[in-house]
Amino acid sequence: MKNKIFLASLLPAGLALLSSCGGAGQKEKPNVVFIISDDLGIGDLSCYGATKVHTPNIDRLASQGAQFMNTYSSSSVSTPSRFCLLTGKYPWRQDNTGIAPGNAGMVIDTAVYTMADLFKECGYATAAIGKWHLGLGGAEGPDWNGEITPSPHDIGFDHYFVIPATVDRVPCVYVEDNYVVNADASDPIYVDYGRKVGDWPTGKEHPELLTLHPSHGHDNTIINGISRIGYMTGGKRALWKDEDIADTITSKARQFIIANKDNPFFLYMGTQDVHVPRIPHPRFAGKSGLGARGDVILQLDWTVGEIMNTLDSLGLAENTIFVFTSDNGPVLDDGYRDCAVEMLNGHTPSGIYRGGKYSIYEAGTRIPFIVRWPSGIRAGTRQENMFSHVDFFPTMAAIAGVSLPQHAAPDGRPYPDVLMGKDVPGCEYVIQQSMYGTLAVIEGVWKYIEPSNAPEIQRETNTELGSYKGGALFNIQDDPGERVNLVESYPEIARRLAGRLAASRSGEWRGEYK
Ligand code: NG6
Ligand code: CA
Repeated sequence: MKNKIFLASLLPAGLALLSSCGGAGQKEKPNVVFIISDDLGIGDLSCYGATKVHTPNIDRLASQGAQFMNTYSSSSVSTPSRFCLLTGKYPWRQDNTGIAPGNAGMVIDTAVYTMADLFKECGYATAAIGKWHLGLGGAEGPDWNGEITPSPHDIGFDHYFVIPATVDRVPCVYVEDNYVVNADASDPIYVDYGRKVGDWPTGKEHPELLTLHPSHGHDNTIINGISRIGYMTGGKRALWKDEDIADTITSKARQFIIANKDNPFFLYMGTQDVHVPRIPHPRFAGKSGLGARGDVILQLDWTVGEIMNTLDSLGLAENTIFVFTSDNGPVLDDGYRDCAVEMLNGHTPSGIYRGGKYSIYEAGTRIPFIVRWPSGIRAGTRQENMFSHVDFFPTMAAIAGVSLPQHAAPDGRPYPDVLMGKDVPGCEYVIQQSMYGTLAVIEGVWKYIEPSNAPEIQRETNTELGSYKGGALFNIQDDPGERVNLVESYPEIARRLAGRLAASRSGEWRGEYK
């Protein structure tokens, strides 16, 4: 049994009126829609300065709420980033938080008190729709042909309809409320990440069968003409259609909102866009002029617009906290020959920042973050103060007027005024992690990257990772592109920040609220 939450008197004045769990009636509790896109860079949206691609719906969301300019995810890849968001715990505190294969067991222990648990205890209907990538089932992985348990149901989600891992990983099936959708007992599903199972062709053996070719990796079982990571066989009837994924998850999200229009709800929605393989629906194909990557940005923008329209049509927009963000930074060639590099046409997915997905440089974790809440946030706000995904869950608890159980969200701290777009000091420091486990800490204008023996460049994706054998120190206000390493010029600052990382690692120092 998870700990109960307790009423708190921590609420800043002004927020109390908006508080929900702590007293307001069911009707006044704000709904929460949290859309996390995949591999979308801070330079990929027109509201963040993109000029070669246009995202009118997301721009409108931003103009009606607060657009955050200095917000970070905790990792430059998906599984650890999502883990941190839902648990408020840095992923490097737990060793199973690397990029999860499609047959991984649940990454979040069911005993952990998650953000979904918080909303559930506050009387919300809760759902996870779309990309999951946090494992399913026990340690041995899910039983694709039976009941899948434990599952998101056991960490606070009443309902879920998910892509188990990523769209480039098998099994290419949806799982809904503990069962594979359209499962067929006469055609059982087998999945293996070590060796081939069954006789479905692989991209390596039969490149002539491919409609989209890999550039690196991604040469295992072919599903819908695209070879994936991992091997699978069976479940033919259950296979998703790549072109329809955006429509399918959008429709599932809409159904959830409509079914819960009269009670508070928390919708956690992970889009597969803009992760590889990038397969736009025909109505978006070729429309961006930037190739498939640009087309799926348009598709993503459509998805956000559909959710906005759904809220509008039900009269729910006013009292819904609508968050849009990304799990990590952008990448162009992430393993398929989809011409993302060739058709870039001057577009800059990383904006002015260095690196991208996988790296510890800014573009790896500095992500778009937009919050719209007409009843609580002034339209057209720009939040320049620092914020981080790790703080989102405790911040929502503060807005709900509750204090968390003792061990919940050990690394996050509540910043309700920052989330509301107010000009108050942002979080004191944030820690990020690269795919290679290198940590960095940002405090004020300073960013310290710990020493690392990881490669300097990930060759396949052509990403600068930000690895320095002697560590690095940047003044990211004067030098947001992280060009001038000041580690030797300001050794005392580097030492202080290294000490802060070490203390955080050992659990001794977690900021002023702990
Ligand atoms: C990498 C994959 C990449 C992507 C990534 C996870 C290869 C060669 N590359 O290992 O394509 O799937 O994992 O992306 O297999 S994430 O956004 O879900 O973290
Ligand atoms: Ca991602």
